[in-house]
Amino acid sequence: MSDTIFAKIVRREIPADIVYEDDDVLGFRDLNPQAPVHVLFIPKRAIATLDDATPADAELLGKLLLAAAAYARAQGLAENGYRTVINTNTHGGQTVFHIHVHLLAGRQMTWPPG
Ligand code: DGP
Repeated sequence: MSDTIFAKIVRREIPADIVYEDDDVLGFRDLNPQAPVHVLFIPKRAIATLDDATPADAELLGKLLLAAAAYARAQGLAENGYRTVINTNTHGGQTVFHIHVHLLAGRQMTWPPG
């Protein structure tokens, strides 16, 4: 798989506003926030897209979601609520091909998405 800007963030080769880290997952603020809180959660071991995930990735994907939820809870965002989004490939709007969960919070989300 080709390298991405997010792999460079994992390796600390480019800066990011990192707000969460554990052994498997990194969370950092989106460069182009779409809500008062917009954090990206990525696995340190890259998977390009959700479509590339296999059963061998199940535990890592679970950890990714749980990390986002733990962060939201710790930040007091869970009661009002938040949105988690994984964009996949072109129609999904994916632009960085290292799987990531967007955590959006701090305002009322609308549905359907654009
Ligand atoms: P997506 O469209 O789902 O692939 O989301 C990619 C997000 O990544 C987009 O919201 C902007 C953000 N992004 C792109 N490059 C960088 C970067 O270098 N640093 C940070 N913090 N965010 C980035």
